[in-house]
Amino acid sequence: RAYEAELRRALDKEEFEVFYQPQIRLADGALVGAEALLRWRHPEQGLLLPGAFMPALESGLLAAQVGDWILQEACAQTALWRKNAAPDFRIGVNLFGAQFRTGDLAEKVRAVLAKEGLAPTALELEITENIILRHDDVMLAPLRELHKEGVGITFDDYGTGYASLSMLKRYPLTRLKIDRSFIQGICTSAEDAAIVRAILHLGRSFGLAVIAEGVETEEQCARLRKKGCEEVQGFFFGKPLAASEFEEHFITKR
Ligand code: G
Ligand code: G
Ligand code: NA
Ligand code: MN
Repeated sequence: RAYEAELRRALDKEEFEVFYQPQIRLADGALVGAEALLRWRHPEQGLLLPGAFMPALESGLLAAQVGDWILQEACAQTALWRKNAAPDFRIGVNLFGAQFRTGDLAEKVRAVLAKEGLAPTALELEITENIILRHDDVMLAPLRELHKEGVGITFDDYGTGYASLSMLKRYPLTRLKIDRSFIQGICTSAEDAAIVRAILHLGRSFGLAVIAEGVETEEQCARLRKKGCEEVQGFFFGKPLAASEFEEHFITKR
């Protein structure tokens, strides 16, 4: 398990870093928040994307610790930005399945919010169907508690799984995030356009907000606005950036 040892070292030596990708309200183009995305500043290999190390991280014992670190780091940054310039800024944090296995996720989230003086509504936890499929038995209770207290729950990569519909009924949710594979074809494929329309309709019926990810063109934006999608995220507005760069482009220049 050489790689596991290297991941352990990366966590200890603070080689992991949180990047931030802007999330925009379509109605007026305002910044509403960001998604926190993990990066690894590898001493020899440079900046690594999750694709390079996420499988190893998730199959090992370290995912829960790294996930807790990301939550703490992203919330601390968010508290600063809210204090200084963006009082309503919201942060989306992706959870690992392993974080539900330790049995104290709700307590940990509450502790981080209290430490940073953050309102529960400043945080949205992003979950995927893949995580639910493997950890369903331990996810509902902490998510229900946190949701009741005001923490947002986003269903990420929505529409790509097999059981997305029944999970709408069972899980406490705030927002659906339309997977980027459907956004890619929204202007060119009648099927993708129909799927996006259906997800927006589902959102409305269930009283959930909807955000589209992977928005890369003005045309996709216009289409989403016309269909009534509230928020967007994607390279058209900004790629994931280091905190200092994100701050320069999206916080201080507002
Ligand atoms: O950052 P990038 O767009 O390359 O992310 C690729 C994938 O890695 C994303 O789909 C996301 O699910 C996962 N990922 C990125 N950052 C995090 C994180 O902080 N926590 C978890 N659990 N997954 C992440
Ligand atoms: O769903 P998940 O959390 O895995 O998605 C985050 C990933 O999507 C990150 O790896 C990010 O770099 C990537 N991403 C964000 N915006 C865009 C985009 O506009 N186009 C593409 N192709 N990927 C994007
Ligand atoms: Na996500
Ligand atoms: Mn996604």
